[in-house]
Amino acid sequence: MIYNLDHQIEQLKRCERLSEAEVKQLCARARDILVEESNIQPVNSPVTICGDIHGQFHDLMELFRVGGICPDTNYLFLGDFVDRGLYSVETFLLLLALKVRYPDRMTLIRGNHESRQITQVYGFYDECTRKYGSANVWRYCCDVFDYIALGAVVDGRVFCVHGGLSPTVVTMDQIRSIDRKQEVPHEGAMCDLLWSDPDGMYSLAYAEISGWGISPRGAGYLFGGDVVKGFVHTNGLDLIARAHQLILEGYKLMFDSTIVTVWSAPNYCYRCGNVASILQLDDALNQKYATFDAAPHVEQGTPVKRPAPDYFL
Ligand SMILES: [Mn+2]
Repeated sequence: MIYNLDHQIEQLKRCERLSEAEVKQLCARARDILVEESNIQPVNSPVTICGDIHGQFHDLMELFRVGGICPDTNYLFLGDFVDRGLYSVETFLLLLALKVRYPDRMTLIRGNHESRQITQVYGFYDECTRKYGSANVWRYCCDVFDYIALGAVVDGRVFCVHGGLSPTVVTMDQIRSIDRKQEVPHEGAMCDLLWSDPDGMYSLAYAEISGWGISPRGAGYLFGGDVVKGFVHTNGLDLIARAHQLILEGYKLMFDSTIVTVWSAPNYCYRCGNVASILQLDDALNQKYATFDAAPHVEQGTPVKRPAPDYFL
């Protein structure tokens, strides 16, 4: 079994496809592991935290070159593994295979793109049907999405989530009591955790922004510095680490460094020109940000025509 899995991991690292039967088996095994995890999965330091990947397989390999390979490095990925890029299948299945092989060295949490509805619009569904001739692989993967944790907490001090906070969530225990095993709902706490953003991300005056605002994404909320500091204080945290928004410099600390956005898809959509970063937390939770550029080389192909690139989804 492990021999097979190691073989599949090597195959996936070469960006070679697994058979449909292998995907079905891998997804079933992943589900058995993920179902046992908490909504907020506890993780020990040291750990390397990574933001959106969005199917940019060769850049994920670049990330592993910079950050070290799993299991030598303990990884936590903040979601949005799929859509936009050209290799969502290989990207997600490699991360999933590493999860199954090294469950305690690879933590995956769910992004807003790990959803049936979103993947039918932004590329993953089309990629699966193009590469496999049917929607079966897409269906197996979506069934796994429903089991992925909503967050993680490193040493009880660093709360990790894809999007952000929710006006209906004051304590982490409230998140722990959500029934997460479902498609991402259109509203409510689970939706907000995957969709919300800190307010003023692209404004110079963000330090003054407070409270809750309407999100231009049409899902989740915008939240201000007082909300972040309140949540951090109430839950005994040092930091919130999240992803979900393109940062040209790879990462961005806000609100007196109580929240950081980590973005790990360099040259997003093969054309944004941004660098990517990963957050390396040592065993004292000291933060080190390693930045990297898009993988040099490879025919990454012409991006498939998709809905207009808003920088948000
Ligand atoms: Mn996102």
